[in-house]
Amino acid sequence: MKNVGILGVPITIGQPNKGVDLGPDAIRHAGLYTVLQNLKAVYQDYGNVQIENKESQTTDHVSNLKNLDEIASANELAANKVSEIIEDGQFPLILGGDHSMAIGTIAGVQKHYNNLGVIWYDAHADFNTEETSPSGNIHGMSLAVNLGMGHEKLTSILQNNPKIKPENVIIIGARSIDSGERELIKEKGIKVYTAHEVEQQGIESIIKETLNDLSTRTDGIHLSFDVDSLDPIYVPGTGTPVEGGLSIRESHYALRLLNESEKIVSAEFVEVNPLLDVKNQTAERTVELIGSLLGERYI
Ligand code: B3U
Ligand code: MN
Ligand code: MN
Repeated sequence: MKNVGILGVPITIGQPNKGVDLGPDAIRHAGLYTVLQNLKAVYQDYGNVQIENKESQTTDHVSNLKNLDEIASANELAANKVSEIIEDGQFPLILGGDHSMAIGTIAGVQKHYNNLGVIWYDAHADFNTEETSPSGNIHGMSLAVNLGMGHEKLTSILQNNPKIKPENVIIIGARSIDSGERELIKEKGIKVYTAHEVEQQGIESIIKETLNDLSTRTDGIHLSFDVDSLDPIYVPGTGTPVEGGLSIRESHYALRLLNESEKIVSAEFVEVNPLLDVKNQTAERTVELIGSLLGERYI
């Protein structure tokens, strides 16, 4: 296994709930290092990106985006850190933090690939723009930004825009998509496996199809794993839970298949909110899921 470079991105201003900035440390406390040690992994913790999460919220008058400038600068920092981890020859394992951080993390990874693929494992599509967003919350826009849609202050991070081609993105687990997002997804031709399709087709077949599809076109795949992809019975500690989610069992299997494929070049686990959690169980489950991605076999 490649050496692992851990990075926390404690950002919370991409959404309204307090506490998701505590996610990276909760994941560390839930036994992350022990899992890595059991795997005999060589790892280095790069700490957390320094982010000032303001108490009061600012809304851009023209675009209605919340905390635009602060999110743009936080993502610039995150992007440079992720890029540095790759330059150090390490596999970036990034802990969140709300999902607006994927604007920066993917920018940082993409710098090192000509044709990056992305698996977006999430209850949501995060495919809003300032025109379609019902909330103005940027964590619901980060995938669209990576495809070049949205405010210039966000799409321009680390210059290269767009960062990802639509055919190189696959969304898995979606079950809460706004009507404007749905149209954009159709327009761009993004492949989506909804939670319903996971039920119908089975996670094994979906992950294999995803890997077949992305492997032919891309030179590396980034995994963006939002813990709200899972059913809320497993993950009480997340800000926007949606019923009817994926099971812990099928998600472990998905991650195991991704591990075996050796195609994943970087990963992030986001939206862990300890203030909404029950006895840190969401962080503990996240650590176990990270274990599956890195090769841990629980049985
Ligand atoms: N689609 C809604 C809700 C949402 C998106 N991502 C999360 N929630 N976590 C929005 O505000 O864009
Ligand atoms: Mn998300
Ligand atoms: Mn989500």
